[in-house]
Amino acid sequence: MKDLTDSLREQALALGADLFGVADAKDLDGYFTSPHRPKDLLPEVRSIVVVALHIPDGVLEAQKNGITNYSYNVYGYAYLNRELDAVAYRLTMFLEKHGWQALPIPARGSHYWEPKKYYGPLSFRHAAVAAGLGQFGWSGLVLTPEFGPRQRFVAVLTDAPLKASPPLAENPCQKCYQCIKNCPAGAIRKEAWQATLGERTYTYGKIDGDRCWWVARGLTTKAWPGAPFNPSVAVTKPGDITAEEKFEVLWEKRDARLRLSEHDEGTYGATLCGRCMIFCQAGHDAMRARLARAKENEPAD
Ligand code: B12
Ligand code: SF4
Ligand code: SF4
Repeated sequence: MKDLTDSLREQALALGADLFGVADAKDLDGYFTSPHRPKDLLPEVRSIVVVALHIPDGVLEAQKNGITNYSYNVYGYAYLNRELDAVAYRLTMFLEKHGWQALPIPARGSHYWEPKKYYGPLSFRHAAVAAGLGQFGWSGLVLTPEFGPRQRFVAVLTDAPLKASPPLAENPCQKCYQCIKNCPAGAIRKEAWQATLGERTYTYGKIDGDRCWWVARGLTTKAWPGAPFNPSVAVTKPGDITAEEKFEVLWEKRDARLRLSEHDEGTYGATLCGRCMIFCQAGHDAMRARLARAKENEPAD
């Protein structure tokens, strides 16, 4: 007989999820401090359901080739977040119908009351690693064997005692440091950060969030030189960015074309860069292997 975890996986895949895993909530409770632990969000939490959707390779390749970033803005960020939220909502309903509590965490960003800068309510990357879907690349992004860094995640906390997935044995990161070489902000450090989740300790590069945010929100001309979508105004970055300064730079100082085109379903969000994802060697290799496998499996004409 199918158990609840298998039924939930089946549901997730039927809803279009590309990857599905379950983390033991204790693994994240032990690493984070209040209020970023799963138990701060759902006191009775036992399991974290993590789902990923693949970012179409074509949208990343078009951005890499300097053609367009509009497709990444939508199919790599805005629309993909909606789609992830829809899957999380359906899985939440499924768990509720089986008598369990469930709290879906939205796919997008952090919120204004979060005390620590650049901390979401729950770190999906850590949840995805604890759920065995991937491991941290040096860029801090989670790399999976299927897609390298080319996916976004969402999570549902639940008090259901689901079966946790085993950790991924091999790290797909090749330590090629293309992420560092291609970061226009110098945001990815050579200096290591360590995260212990359950029995395992993972190492990846320290990320300077302010530096990344500046590029990702289109405040510099360094992101995609020569591309038609490269911002044409370089704004001077203050030492420490306050909320008031963020408002001022985004709405008063940025390239006027960006300010005019910015709306929730378009350029809003951290999608003007993404070079650490786009140039990641593990992502390229995963794409080539996947396309070759898919062609081999095509029936002959
Ligand atoms: C806040 C946030 C950001 C911030 C901060 C990023 C960060 N590394 O923490 C900014 C705006 C910079 C950002 C950028 C991007 N993001 Co973002 N982001 C998030 C968000 C909302 C929360 C992440 C979080 O809680 N981080 C905080 C803690 C938990 O991270 P940490 O690794 O333990 O701590 C780091 C810092 O504390 C720092 N640090 C600590 N002490 C010190 C001291 C010093 C001196 C320094 C320098 C640093 C430092 O170094 C640690 C290691 O990196 C998540 C969604 C979510 N809810 O998880 C998406 C998420 C991580 N983002 C994502 C993506 C795709 C991106 C971008 C590619 C977007 C883009 N531009 O196109 C870039 C990639 C930048 C990068 N290499 O990490 C995806 C990642 C998917 C994947 N495959 O792994 C997520 C999971 C969203 C999703 N729904 O899938 N993001
Ligand atoms: S998104 Fe761009 S600026 Fe941010 S860390 Fe990646 S390469 Fe650097
Ligand atoms: S670019 Fe290279 S070093 Fe960086 S995360 Fe990808 S595989 Fe690892």
